[in-house]
Amino acid sequence: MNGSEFVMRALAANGVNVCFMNPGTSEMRFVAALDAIPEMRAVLCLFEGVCAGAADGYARVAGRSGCALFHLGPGLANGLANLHNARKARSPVIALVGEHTTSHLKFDAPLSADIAAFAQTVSDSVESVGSGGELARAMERTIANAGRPPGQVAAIIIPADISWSSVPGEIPRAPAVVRTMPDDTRTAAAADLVRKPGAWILLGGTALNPRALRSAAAIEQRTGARVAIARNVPKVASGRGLFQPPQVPYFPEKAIEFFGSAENLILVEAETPVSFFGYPEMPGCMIPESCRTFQLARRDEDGTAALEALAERCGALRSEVLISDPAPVASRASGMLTLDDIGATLAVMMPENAIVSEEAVSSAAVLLKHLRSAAPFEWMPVTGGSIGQGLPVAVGAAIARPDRKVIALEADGSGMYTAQALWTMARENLDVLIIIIANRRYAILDIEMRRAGVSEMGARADAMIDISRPELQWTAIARGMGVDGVRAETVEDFRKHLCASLKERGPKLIEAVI
Ligand SMILES: Cc1ncc(C[n+]2csc(CCOP(=O)(O)OP(=O)(O)O)c2C)c(N)n1
Repeated sequence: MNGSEFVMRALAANGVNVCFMNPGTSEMRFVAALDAIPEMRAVLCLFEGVCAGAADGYARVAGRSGCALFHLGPGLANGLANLHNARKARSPVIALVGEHTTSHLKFDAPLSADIAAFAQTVSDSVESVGSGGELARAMERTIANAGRPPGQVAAIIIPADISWSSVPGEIPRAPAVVRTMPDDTRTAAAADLVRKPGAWILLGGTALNPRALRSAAAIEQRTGARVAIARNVPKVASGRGLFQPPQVPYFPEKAIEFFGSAENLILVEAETPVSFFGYPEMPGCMIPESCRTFQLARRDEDGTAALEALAERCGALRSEVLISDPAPVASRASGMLTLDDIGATLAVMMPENAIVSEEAVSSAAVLLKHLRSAAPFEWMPVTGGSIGQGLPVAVGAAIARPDRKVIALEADGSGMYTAQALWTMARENLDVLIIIIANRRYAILDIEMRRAGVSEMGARADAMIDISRPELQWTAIARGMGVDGVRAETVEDFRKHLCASLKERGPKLIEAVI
């Protein structure tokens, strides 16, 4: 077996049977190997940022490792921003990177680059395979590293000559490592803390599933401790019937106010909350200086089981949990479309079990407020602050769960970073509804400008935030990549298009102009 076939068979044997690819000359043998390995599904993406984000979305939804294949250093470099987001999400992602043949490395040929240096910026583990004899063990370590809780980007760099030469060794089976449960002493200590005034519980990582949320609700209702969701979490179960604690606000003033009463913060697969950016005269840490933190479950531990154990200790596990669902806000019957109309209409129409890839940026808060009354869904926000994640993550999610509707809530500026994802959605006929929030600006930067004390922007500064000239034609962009696109400027249009698209399967884009 040659090296590339070995790699593909090793991945498939370990349950990694989807690979998002953008290959080049040095990866030709990987492409050729696909014909012999039907159990490996290869998905072509037209930009590496899409491969990386799709592998992340796949991992978050499938609950197992995603995989992406990149062409040498430059190909990997194009994928770095979304690998960065995957790293922050703690998604298990295997990055396969082709390298020049070992004998060619000395020439500093045009595509030569320090691949390991690029990979190290986003990966906790980087394997550079030096010979065919090293491949089996390197693959085993890579697969194991990616999947080891809490999950990581694990890169493996494979020279072309190793991919085409026969390699020794058995197909490895990487041992699955399960999350461990924090010991009793930690649960006991947390049980003391939650009963005290000023106790807060911050949920992150995988502890945002219905079981974890139910336990958190029971603890809150029994003890009075307050529960919050960390920012930049990979996936949250939301909607009617579920406990929907508030999320830590984005801007530091609000976040500091939010935690104002906190005396003890119990962290469940979460870290001490810090603001996204540093601002003059503003602390970076969002909890009061006097507030103590206590790690009930680390990012690599089982936060769900820890919450259950804590609920049990508080005598709350079997108690009834009261969930008061917010009443849906009726959307207006007609008029020019606003964010509230989009949110209210979506909240009523969104099908149960939808997966929402959300990159709505300045529109997120309003949309998510409405979606609190929607049928249960899973929400996946941007994790690492690097925009261009939403559409690729939707690709991966739709491949992981073809039985569920995926809805991408996408800001128009962010959507342009990785618009090529639309082509993969069309080619694979993925069941994704893309709603582009077309506000024609980098609107969040308007807010940041005001925060920077600039009350009146000059024309030159405004030109860096205004994206209306020329106006992006999202319906044409979509059609050009094989996705049916429609535009909605009124409430009536939006409702009509949403209703029609939710009845259909396959990719569809609505440009919602606000
Ligand atoms: C990779 C990357 N480049 C640039 C930025 C800086 N940035 C943050 S938000 C933003 C513009 C967002 O505009 P849009 O997606 O249209 O959303 P809106 O603010 O209008 O809601 C930019 C450029 C970033 N976060 N990540």
